[in-house]
Amino acid sequence: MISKNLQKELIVQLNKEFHSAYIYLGMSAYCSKEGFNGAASWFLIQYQEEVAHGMKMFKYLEDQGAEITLPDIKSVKVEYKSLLDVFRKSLAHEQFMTKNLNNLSDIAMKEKDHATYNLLQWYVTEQVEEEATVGEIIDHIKLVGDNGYGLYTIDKELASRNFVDPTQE
Ligand code: OFO
Repeated sequence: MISKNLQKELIVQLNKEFHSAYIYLGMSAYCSKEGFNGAASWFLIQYQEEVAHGMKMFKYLEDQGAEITLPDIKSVKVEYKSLLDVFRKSLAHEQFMTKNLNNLSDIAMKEKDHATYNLLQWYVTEQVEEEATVGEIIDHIKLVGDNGYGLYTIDKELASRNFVDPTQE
């Protein structure tokens, strides 16, 4: 049985997952406007992944018989300075999410809620992969700098990403 406190905390996190999806939709819109169609598609997949993260938490709360509330999702910006800027902001956001998930894990551990702790470990592990992937893309963009052909090549590579539901892997 999940405590009222953890229910409340998970609903906050659920909202953050959907807010993340929204942030990535904004990033996709920016990339598309700038002609980076591969990056736009990459961020759309990132959007789908975050929705999947949110749905996994939603399902868990339902399974635990939690009283679900769905607060407003904050608006997001769609303006960035460059392709490098948008990926840097994406990494900073993922690092923020990791911090939140680690804090939540601490709470679950303190409450000796093994089921919730176990759920959260799935997210924590997922974050390692997400941060590494974005970090690698940032390194590639930094390598090419302002070189148009380099950016074009990176954008083409980003276009090859396909959506695989991370909760089903
Ligand atoms: Fe990548 O943020 Fe969800 O968990």
